[in-house]
Amino acid sequence: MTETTKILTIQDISCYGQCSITVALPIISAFGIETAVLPSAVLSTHTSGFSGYTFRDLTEDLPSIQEHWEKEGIYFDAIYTGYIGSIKQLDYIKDIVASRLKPGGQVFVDPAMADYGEFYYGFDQEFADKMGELCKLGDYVLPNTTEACYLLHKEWKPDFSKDEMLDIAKELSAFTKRHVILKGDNHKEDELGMVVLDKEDNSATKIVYNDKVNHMSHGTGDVFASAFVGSSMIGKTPSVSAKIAGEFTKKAIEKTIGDSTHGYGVKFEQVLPELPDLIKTI
Ligand code: PXL
Repeated sequence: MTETTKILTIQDISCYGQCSITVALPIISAFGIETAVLPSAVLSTHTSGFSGYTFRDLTEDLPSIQEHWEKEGIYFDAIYTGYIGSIKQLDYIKDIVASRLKPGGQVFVDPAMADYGEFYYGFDQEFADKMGELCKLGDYVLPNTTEACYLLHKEWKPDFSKDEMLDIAKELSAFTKRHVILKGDNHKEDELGMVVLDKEDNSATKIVYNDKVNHMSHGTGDVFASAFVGSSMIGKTPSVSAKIAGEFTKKAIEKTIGDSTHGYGVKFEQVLPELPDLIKTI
């Protein structure tokens, strides 16, 4: 990272609910990295756990924003994509990556579209197949097991074994330029694992574990991906970045447990002050 490192994140603004851009912007900024945003849609809340939310699709704003950035000569060292508002946006995003990423820049794709064996509202297999094409532009793809199964047309189950997780990560490496970070290795009682696979060096494949917290929260994938992107961009290896991001997310969930009024995202703000220590000690 240099003092001029700039990241663009493309995902929705959920006005309330602690996910997507409202999570990515503060977390990546806390790593000291300038973060620009391209909102894919504006929603009153995230879709899981709420009903009757508003949804303004910004698909047709993307080309004109790109055009303006072209005129201004604006480029990014990394592009990180999350929740995308429409299939058509996936094509626009491919153009944005092709035109706005600096040579040698990194692409992080979180195919945020499903969890716990089901698509989020509004997504389907056609979207997943198209998302697979975007994943192929990613230097890193960061799916949970549900998203991985939709990308691979595989049956999901809540408890893949360690070997099954490794096989899925290997199959997913066809969907990435380089790294697969597959979240949700659940087979250990007290620890949650993720497979960190480098397709150029299979011998470097690792399973990184963090203590498990038995609590379901929304937006934890976005907290994890944002901390992973920040760690990677300050020069940490994929497995160290996965450990830092896993630890950060776990702490944010722990801060949220016990607050019965907080059934949406996680209180990641309270963990931001601990980030410098996490970065130093892991
Ligand atoms: O955290 C994933 C996410 C992001 N954005 C929106 C969502 C969700 C998950 O439900 O609904 C709008």
